[in-house]
Amino acid sequence: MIRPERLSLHVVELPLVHPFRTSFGEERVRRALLVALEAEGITGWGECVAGSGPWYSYETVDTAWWVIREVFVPIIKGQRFSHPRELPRLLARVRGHPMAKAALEAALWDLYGRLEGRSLRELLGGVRDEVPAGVSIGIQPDLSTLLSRVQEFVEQGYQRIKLKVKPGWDVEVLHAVRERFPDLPLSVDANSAYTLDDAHHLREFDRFELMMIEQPLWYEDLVGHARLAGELSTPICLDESISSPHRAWEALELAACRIINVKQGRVGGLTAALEIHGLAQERGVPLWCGGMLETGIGRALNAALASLPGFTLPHDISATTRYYREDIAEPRFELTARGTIRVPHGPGLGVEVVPERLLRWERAAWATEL
Ligand code: NPQ
Ligand code: MG
Repeated sequence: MIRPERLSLHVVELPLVHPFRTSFGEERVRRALLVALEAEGITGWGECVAGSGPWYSYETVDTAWWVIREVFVPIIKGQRFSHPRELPRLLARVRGHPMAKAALEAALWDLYGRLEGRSLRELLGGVRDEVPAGVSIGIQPDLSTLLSRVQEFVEQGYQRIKLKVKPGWDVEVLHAVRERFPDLPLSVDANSAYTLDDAHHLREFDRFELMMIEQPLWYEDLVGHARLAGELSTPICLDESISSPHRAWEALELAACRIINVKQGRVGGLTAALEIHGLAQERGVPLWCGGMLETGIGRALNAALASLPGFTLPHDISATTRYYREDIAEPRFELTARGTIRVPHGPGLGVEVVPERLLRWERAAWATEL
């Protein structure tokens, strides 16, 4: 039985090694919300994947801060849990806010694992000691900069390169990258930058032997993706559209995608991610774990999730140094000689927050007894 005694929220700002540009904007620092739950002198950590503004999703660091403090805290006050999967049931009457729910659930999983002396990988049913690492490359100022960035990551040994695309930064770019790297496992992510009217244009992507095209259309539009899938030979992967296990079921029923990018934050938590894993396993649909520029806390959780049997494609889980010079957690994640990331095996997340670093990068904090 876990009886969380205290909750704290921490907003951190970590400078990125390189600016990260997508079809929806550019980030130079990662502002992130961390949740800590304490019991019996042990602390469990969860990272909220929401961004500083409502661009990737409607949730932000500030909406998550507000809903955890004003809505979730009163609901969990005095509660006991025999397992972290009991939390989503308690929060089910709160509509929306999946990333905030996921962050609280993550802290409870970590606390549970640490109290039980079991790793998150073990608790989730992971079957791998290491997972294949891919890297996501943002939109660059010009083509020669992109080509040298691809070269750099290929030399480091990443198993798949994902390029961010948008109208005006796509076919020409893909042509240049394919010419220089004919056998490279390559994919693209549009973050909803196209419409069905672009179907003819998107068919040109079929020439480049891409592993997948990720989220080409509007996040609400499952039917549009199903129609587009009929026009393309490149598999469609959905990211933003898969906002819950129910949405995953709808997407699979409609044949809107052949691959799913799972982010536990976007789908409402680890319990929801496990449910999607079950649906995908039944249908033989491959999964991979997406990335949200996580600190070591979220990165450790992603590695544990990616160790499940249905996660078979290279992930957006890269070495810590691809994003940050200094992380708030130790140890850092490094790329192995095999192009993989090791799944931590210590209790809970298997990484530790370094108190001095948390203080150095912290911009706001709040705490309450539960
Ligand atoms: C994606 N991630 O797969 C996301 C997009 C993304 C690694 O490509 C702050 C908050 C910054 C959310 C940067 C990758 C973000 C963010 C990128 C989401 O679509
Ligand atoms: Mg994506």
